[in-house]
Amino acid sequence: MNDIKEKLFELSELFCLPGTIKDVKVISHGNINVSYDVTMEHEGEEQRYVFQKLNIYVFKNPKQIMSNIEKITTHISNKLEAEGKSRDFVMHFAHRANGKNYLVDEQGFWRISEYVRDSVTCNTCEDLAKLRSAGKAFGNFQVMLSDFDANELYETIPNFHNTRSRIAVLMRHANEDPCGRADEVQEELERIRKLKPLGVRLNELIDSQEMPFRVTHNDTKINNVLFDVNTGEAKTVIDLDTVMPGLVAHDFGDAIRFAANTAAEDEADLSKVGLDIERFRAFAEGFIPELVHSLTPVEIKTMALGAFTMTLEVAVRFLDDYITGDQYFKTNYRGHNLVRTRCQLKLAEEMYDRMGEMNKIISEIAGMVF
Ligand code: GN1
Ligand code: MG
Repeated sequence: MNDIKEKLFELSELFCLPGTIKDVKVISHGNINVSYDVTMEHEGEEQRYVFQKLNIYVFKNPKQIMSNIEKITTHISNKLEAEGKSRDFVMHFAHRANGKNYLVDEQGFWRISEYVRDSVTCNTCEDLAKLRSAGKAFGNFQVMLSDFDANELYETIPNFHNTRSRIAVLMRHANEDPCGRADEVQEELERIRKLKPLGVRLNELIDSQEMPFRVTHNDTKINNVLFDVNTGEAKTVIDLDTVMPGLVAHDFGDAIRFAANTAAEDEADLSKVGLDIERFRAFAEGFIPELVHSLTPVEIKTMALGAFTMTLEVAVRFLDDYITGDQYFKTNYRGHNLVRTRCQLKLAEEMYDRMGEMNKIISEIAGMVF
């Protein structure tokens, strides 16, 4: 920890942060980057920051990410100002003397954002009011970016939510079997093959140009929402690394995958894993009314499909990472990615069976029969 404290101190100077470091905590959630919660003191006042080392195995072009983030946060900030609303909750990254919002050194790619005051994150969410509020925040995020020109954004991870291509890559790696783990996972591969026809339905709708692309968040886990510590209301969404053109169904679906699971994303006891339909409803009640006026009928009709698709897709990604030697997602023990795969597969199969039930709720909330 001492080495890292020294490093964080050096970074605080390079990013021109005022004051001295008082406290450092490792932020353990998040499967990709390494993050620290750093409290600094300046003239008797405390300010918290998030110092992050970006995972450059995952993000091959981190400068492009920082360019995207700068544009997005500026756009949102200007819009709020024009509407006379507070900009306190917009993410803000520290800039160095040379104007850059990142630093590259021999250890990696670093950035620092200000911690939004009086905010907390949550990793699980049983509180339906909070979920409704999170749904509203993700819906509103999309509304805020609805007039943002998608051509200005780099595609930071190509084919990020291309489920068909994710499945194809998995099957190729299963054949190549670089780590000798394919034998163990034949059953999971077979279950994925069975789910594939519905799993690639969104791809087919994209191919036939029936699905509009929007600027989407693409990583809508509930722990990417900041809640007001006092009121419990969602204040803003964070983790803007994957903001790219995408489908509404991706954002809605990924949020449901995580928030409406009765268990954690990596629960090993599969009897605990399942779809909580009341949580599904609560998130949908927050999300859909925010943007229903701008959605096309096909976007509304594919939201439940999005939940199934994103759950299957992440199962595929976890399994692919397992087969190729756990290089992408952080793992805490050997087999962690396989445990995650099994958890997500079980949930995807349940969603497959309960698609009608989910669609019924969406149709009620959207006021549309289908
Ligand atoms: C990663 O960054 P984090 O931990 O919020 C991943 C998501 C996955 C998620 C699964 C850039 O999200 O796509 O859904 O893990 N982010 C990236 O927990 O791959
Ligand atoms: Mg992320």
